[in-house]
Amino acid sequence: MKQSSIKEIFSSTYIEADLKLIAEKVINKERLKPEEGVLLYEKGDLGFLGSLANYVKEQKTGPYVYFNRNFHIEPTNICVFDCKFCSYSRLVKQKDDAWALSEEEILQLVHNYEGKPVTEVHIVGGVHPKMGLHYFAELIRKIKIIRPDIHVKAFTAVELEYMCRKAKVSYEEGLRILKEHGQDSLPGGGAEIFDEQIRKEICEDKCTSAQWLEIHETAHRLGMPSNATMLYGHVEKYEHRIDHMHRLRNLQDKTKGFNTFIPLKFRNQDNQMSHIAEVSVIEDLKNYAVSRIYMDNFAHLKAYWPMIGRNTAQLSLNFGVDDIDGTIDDSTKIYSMAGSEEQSPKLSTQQLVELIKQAGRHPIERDTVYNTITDYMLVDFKTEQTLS
Ligand code: V47
Ligand code: SF4
Repeated sequence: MKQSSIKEIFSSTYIEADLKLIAEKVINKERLKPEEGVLLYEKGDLGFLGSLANYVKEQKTGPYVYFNRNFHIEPTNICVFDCKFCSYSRLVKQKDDAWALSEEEILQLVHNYEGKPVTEVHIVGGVHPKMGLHYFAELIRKIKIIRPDIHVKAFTAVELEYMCRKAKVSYEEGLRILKEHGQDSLPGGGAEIFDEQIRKEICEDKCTSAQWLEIHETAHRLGMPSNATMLYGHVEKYEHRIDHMHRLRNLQDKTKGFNTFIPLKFRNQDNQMSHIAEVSVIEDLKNYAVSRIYMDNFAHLKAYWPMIGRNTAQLSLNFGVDDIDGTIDDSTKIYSMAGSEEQSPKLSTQQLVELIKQAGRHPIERDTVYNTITDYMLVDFKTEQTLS
């Protein structure tokens, strides 16, 4: 949309003056202040936020919506930490649904994907007291022997903080070892909400916000990109979400190492925060929109469909989202155990492509760092031919 017509939309008399000023700033590519971010949440209605977020998205990535072909390895759900929102972790020998895969079992999972066109393996799990830095470094080396071409996106800052502490190495040394063994990037988990008071309420015993940010900064310095998540819709307030995004925006200014911002909706099944009601789909869409508008230096915004559900993920494509993660099969349990409607998350490439096209967007299969692998506007599924 041309700047003049978008300006006309946002100068409508039905929009309050302070929101008009924010829209004007966004169109002029001026950075929003934290209080303006909070105001968007408090006063912006869904139509206004969607239009503005859409405008920002299209300025950044045009009509494209990205996905990748990946699979997940969750080595264990045994965890030394006790996050109140977690439905997935088990204490050592706590319940019969605790698992810890052997190295052989993990490598077998990699073998299972031989010949399949996956480009990424995402390794994340509980923080097991006995699976340490050197064990995981060797594991990654062995994965790369089986699949030299695969991108290994592994270990949240929470897992890395524990591994480095146990191995008595600095974050830099630990990450260097993992990189030398084949780890390519970091996923965005473990960030939750950076506000120290909220963090104390929901995940007191794991890595601090400062440690999370330091680990990602170190990874970026070593040439390992990463993602960043935000767990929302529990006890936090809008100002905490904006504070979280603000800290990430500041680090991104410094390192430019983040690929994607991924808001994660709190799901309330079977965890210590089950008494907290989940937020509405309207709130999910508002949150995507405000994230897109506020995080001006993040190239991409991801809706993780196995968690949010495919229908909301599809809607989010008109609220600033340009990425819906991957065509994973049911190799992740984090969300099904927390109550996601996607109990066995599986979408074929064709289904994912259709979902994106139905939203009026242009589907692109990407690699982890957003290089185009296939332009699906050019693929005819009936003949499996690429149109030229
Ligand atoms: O850090 C745990 C979240 C995260 C619940 O980088 C919950 O591409 C909602 O970070 N309700 C781990 N969320 C998963 C993660 C991730 C997922 C997909 C892609 C990427 C990426 C990263 O899962 C945890 C925590 O914030 N989580 N329990 C719950 N009940
Ligand atoms: Fe452990 Fe991660 Fe669950 Fe926290 S969210 S208890 S660190 S598995």
